[in-house]
This record gives sequence, C-alpha cells and structure tokens, in this order.
Amino acid sequence: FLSAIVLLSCQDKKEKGKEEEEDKINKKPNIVFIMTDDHAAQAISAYGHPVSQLAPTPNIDRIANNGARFLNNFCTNSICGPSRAVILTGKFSHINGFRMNGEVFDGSQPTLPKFLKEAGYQTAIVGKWHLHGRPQGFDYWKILNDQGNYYNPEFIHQKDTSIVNGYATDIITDMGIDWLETKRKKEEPFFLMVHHKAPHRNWMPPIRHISTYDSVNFPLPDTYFSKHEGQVAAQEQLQTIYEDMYEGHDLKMTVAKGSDSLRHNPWTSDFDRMSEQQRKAWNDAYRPKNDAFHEANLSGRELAEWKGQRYLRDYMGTVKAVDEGVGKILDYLEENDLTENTIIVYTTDQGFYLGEKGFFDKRFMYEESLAMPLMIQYPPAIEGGTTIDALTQNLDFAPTFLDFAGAEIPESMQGKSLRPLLTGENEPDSEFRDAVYYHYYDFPAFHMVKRHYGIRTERYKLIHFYDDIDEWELYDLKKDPKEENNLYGDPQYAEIQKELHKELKELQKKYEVTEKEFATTPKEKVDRAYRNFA
Ligand code: SGN
Ligand code: CA
Repeated sequence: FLSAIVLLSCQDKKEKGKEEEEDKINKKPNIVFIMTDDHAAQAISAYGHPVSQLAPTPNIDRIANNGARFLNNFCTNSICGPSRAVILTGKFSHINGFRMNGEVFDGSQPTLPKFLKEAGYQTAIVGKWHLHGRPQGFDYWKILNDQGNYYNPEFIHQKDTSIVNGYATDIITDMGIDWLETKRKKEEPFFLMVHHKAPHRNWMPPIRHISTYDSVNFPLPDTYFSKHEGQVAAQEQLQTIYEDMYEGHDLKMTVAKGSDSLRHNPWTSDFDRMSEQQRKAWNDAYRPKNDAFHEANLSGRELAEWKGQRYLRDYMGTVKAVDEGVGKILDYLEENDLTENTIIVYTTDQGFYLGEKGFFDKRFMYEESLAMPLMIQYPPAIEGGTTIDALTQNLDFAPTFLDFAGAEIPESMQGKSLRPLLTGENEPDSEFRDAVYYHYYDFPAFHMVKRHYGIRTERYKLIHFYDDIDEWELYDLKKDPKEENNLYGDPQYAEIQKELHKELKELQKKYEVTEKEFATTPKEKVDRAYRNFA
C-alpha cells in the first residue's frame, strides 16, 4: 500500500513537472532578434570555418551551444533592404514590393511587429533599418540614418534626428539594453530587434580592436584568383577585392610613407566625422602598418594578397565588437532571469564573401552570399547543441515567431514555421522543403551583379542570369561545393537539369512570380552604369 502511494506521488510529481514545462512553453515567450549586416558564416566560429577559428566569436557561439544552429538557411534575395523586408513580411520581394535597395518599403502592409502587437507584445527596434520611410508597428524605434556610420553615427527616432557619439556597435547594444531595462513594461511579453551596422563596408573596427588581428595571417580561399570560367556574370561583376575595393575608403591605404592621407576615398564622411581624439588613435594605429606596406613595395599577386589580409583583419575587428555586444545582451538577459522565457536569435541580413572567388560583398546566388547564418536558443523548447539540416529561409522567420507567440500565421505569408524543426516535434529535416527559390534584382547597380533567379535543392543548384545576358549555370554541390564547374548542358546531367527546370517552374508558380519580374534594362543604361561604377 505504502509503495503504491509513493508510486502515485512520484507520478504526480512527474505530471506536475510536465505541466510546468508545458506552461513555460505556452506562456508567450519574449523574442530578442539580433541581426548584423553582412556577417559571413565563415566568420562565426560556431560554423567551424578556418578563418573564424583564428578570430573566434565565443558569445555568438553561446546561442548555438544553448540552442540550435541552422546549416542550410538561405536568403531569398541577397541584399540588405530586401532581406529585411522579407523578414518583416514573411513574403518574397516580388510580393512585399521591396526588390532592391533604393526602393521604398510600403510600411502600411501587414508585418510581423504588427501581428505581434495584436498578440499582446511590446515591440521595439534599435539600429539599422534601411527600408527608407519610418518603421511602423513598433512601440519604440531608434534607427540609423540610411546605412549608418561606424563612428559617431546619426540616429533617427520618434522625435528628432541626432548624432550619438561613440562606436555604432556599442551604441546599438547599449540602446537595446536600455530599452529592456528602462523603457519596456515589465509585465508584458516583448519583441526587440537589435540591428547592427557591422560588419558592413567599409569595415572600420573600434579603436580597441584596430590592432587585434595584426599578427594573424588569415588563410585566403583557394579560389581567390579564380578566372570564373563558364561563369559570365561572375566575369563581369565589380566586387573583386584586388580590383574593385577603394584603396583609401575600404583598405585604409595611405598615399605615402609617413602620411595619414588616404588613397581613393570617395565618401569622406566616414573618416571626417571622427573626433580629433578618435582620429589620432586611428592614425597612430594604422600609420606603422601602412608604412611597413610602403616599404615592402608589393605588386601583382603579393599586393592582391596583402589587400585580402588587410580586409580580413579589419572585418574581423568589427566582428569582435559585435561578439562583445552579443555577450553583453546575453549576460543582461541571464542576470535578469529572462533567459528561460526568451527566444534569442542571432542572424545577419545575408551571407558575405571573404575572398572566395576573389569577392567581397554578396548578391550572387552562390553559397557564401546565399547562406544566412542562423542560431536560435529557447531553453524550454530547444535542446542545446541542436543542428538543423533542413532547407530554411529568412521567409520562415515571421511564421516561426508568430507560432511561438501562439498567434495565427496569416495564409498570405509564404514561409513556414521552423518550430517543428526546433522542438523536434515531428517530421525529419529532409522533409521540410525540397528546394528554395531565389531572385536578385538590383542591376544595374553597385558591383554590377546581374539579375538572376534560381533554385537550390539539397544537392543541386540551377541559376539563370538575365537582363543584359542570358546564361544558365548548374552546380552539383556535393562534387563541387565551391561552384567552379558549371555543368549546364553537360549530357551526364541532362536528366537532373530537366528535373530542376521543372521544379523551378513549379516554385515560380507556387510563389506567384509573374512575367513582370523578368523585365530587362535598356542597353544604354547598362553601359552607362558600367562606366560609372568602374
Ligand atoms: C553600399 C556599399 C556597397 C554595398 C551596398 C549594399 N558601399 O553602397 O558595397 O554593396 O551598400 O549593401 S559603401 O562603401 O557605401 O558601403 S547593403 O548591405 O546595404 O545591402
Ligand atoms: Ca547587408
């Protein structure tokens, strides 16, 4: 009899424990969404790339260790504003209307923050917005003016516009924490977006990290000097590190030994806005490095490699500050008992090149710019150290958050909730999605990457570059992960090619891509742009 009671009470306890667990999950979780601008997966140590092992990101990695890391997460259109619009709407660029930077986002349309507000959330955004127009659906917002600057950036907020002294990454981190600490109502669930400028061009590290990686020699990719055989669009781009970077503005190279005057620096305001003290500390750190460069008298391949190295050191210096900021936010949430009931996300607006194919920037549907790092922690529902293979997209973020918030996911959203993948509730990763659709429009524009669209399955990728060219590319990612061997038209792949064309058509139909998305540009306009950006 006694043992029966013990057994019963044990069962009771178990039931109670389960209920508590479920309670925690059902209670509306807070959401902290941290997004950087142009952060390559190759520069996040949780992703294991050799470059990142030399400049680790221990704080960002905490999110992966405490939760899930996505291995095949992709953007739908690899460029800043458009990726942000997809995240806010859960719809492709051709549906939300923001296809390229420079367009204006129609803020009156339904968006994630508006739905979360309806579900009882307080909503806030600090940092980069880059959709032009003012944010709608946020109770509080304070955004960088346009692209924003690293030093003493200008912020636009509800009441006015003002310069905030300091370093952008630190300022944005502190604004996020300040909102959590002093501005939100403590009893309501919240959705906070912390959007950094870093590590966007022109990669200006904070003074404390100008020299952090000076003695590190980062490995340059073995495709650094690629000639892009069989890849016409890649041959005609203008984003090759050793050909297209501005030697002053981007590479911080000076005109002569002993001088602090920069070489080609078309947008002087990035440097001119520094205070005298900042500028002095900056020059004191760069002068000896630049003097050593002048003495070495490099040319040809050596010069190209030096540029790659300077780029990576600066880029990693900006990443280091991001990582510190992420650590500060994670610590704040832990110290304030918010970790158990908060979904914490780390991502970036698209992937980025760290010298692969010789490139910087993004835009292409090739892996480095297509892939979007994504990590999500939420202890009650996601087991630490989870990895997710499914083909996922930024299109899925809005449905995911609405799902966790217990709100309805509108039919019109084109993404799928990632919740079942995160909690391991049902289907295997491989059944989540067969292929992702991609469509890039921003041509002719900076870097001259041609318009293209395509699909990527687990193993293959089919791309069509159009506008002033008409070129197809096909890759077998298993045999050729660096995408150097265009197999389009190869008889051995005829069946696969046919199947991919069919799938591509089906996806375009499913996502309602109409003829007008394939419009081309008058030749004079393209020619003029090539002359302007050269
Ligand atoms: C700026 C950059 C470009 C970059 C675009 C888009 N030049 O124009 O290199 O491709 O932004 O970037 S810069 O020297 O002015 O920074 S995005 O992240 O906003 O899409
Ligand atoms: Ca970007």
